[in-house]
Amino acid sequence: MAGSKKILALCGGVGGAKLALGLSHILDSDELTIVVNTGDDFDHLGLRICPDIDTVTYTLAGIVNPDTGWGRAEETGSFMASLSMLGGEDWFYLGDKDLALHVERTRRLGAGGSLSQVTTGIARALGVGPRILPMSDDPVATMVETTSGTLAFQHYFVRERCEPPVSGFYFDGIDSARAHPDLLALLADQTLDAVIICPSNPFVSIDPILSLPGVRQALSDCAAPVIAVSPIVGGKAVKGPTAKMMAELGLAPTSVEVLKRYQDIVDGFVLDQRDIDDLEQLKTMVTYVDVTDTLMLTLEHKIALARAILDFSVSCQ
Ligand code: FO1
Repeated sequence: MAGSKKILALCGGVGGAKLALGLSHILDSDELTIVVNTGDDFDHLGLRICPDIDTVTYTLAGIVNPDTGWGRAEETGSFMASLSMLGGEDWFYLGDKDLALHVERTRRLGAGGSLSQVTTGIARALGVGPRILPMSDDPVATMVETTSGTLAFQHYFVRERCEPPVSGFYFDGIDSARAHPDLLALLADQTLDAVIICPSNPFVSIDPILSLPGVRQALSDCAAPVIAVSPIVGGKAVKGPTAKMMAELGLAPTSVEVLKRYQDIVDGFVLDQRDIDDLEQLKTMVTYVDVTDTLMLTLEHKIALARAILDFSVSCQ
């Protein structure tokens, strides 16, 4: 692409990280900022765990576990095996290499570092170029309302394997949390070229970011085109519980329902070619629509999708 760019991506974990990786292969490091959901973060075994930040960091560092999309490649499980033997809490898997990151982050936070400073330090140590920015330095906890009661996000997602039917979500701490000032500054920056809402779960990955005070308004006032990429492919979610959640909330698992959540803030929408039947309806909802292959099975796919979105964003001006 000619000239220097300024691109902001909003994302959650695995799906968003894949697109962020594609973008990082096209853009220079200083052209890309990735704002990451922190509603999944929690305290566990005395450690501060930030799954989505770590998924994005490991993916961009080229050391993510390719089978799960989270955690580290070539991981070992001595800590977990020993913990299980002692009768400890072993429902949330922490590999040995991954554990070192949680220990070091917890130490740095305890020494007074903000989450964004600590995240930048760890990303730099792992050789990641683009800026990975937590949505906020203040704690926000995604809570899942289910037919078996309200569950903290990781209890719902990992311990209960997303089984209890969901009826709603809320974000503990959101009203007093401040969006990271650099996120608000970027959204107000007249030289910003595009905002990309990655194909992440709209309820538990993107909504926490949009629910921070001032963010939705800043997106709707933003001079740059805001493009959302549908996480639905062929009426299903590529990974994770998005489609299951939609069904339980009484919503059809379609790109149309995804766009309804973003309609007030986006200029453009990218849907998968397998959902072409939704195209006409989508065109009545948003000014610009692009149809492409959004399945990111290989690095080449990730780069191709990133390029398609960047090209599309230019035509959304
Ligand atoms: N996901 C699981 O399904 N099971 C796990 O035991 C698990 C552990 C884990 C540890 C560190 C980490 O960074 C992520 C981990 N995840 C695990 C993934 C994580 O729960 C989800 O990917 C996100 O929170 C949803 O975006």
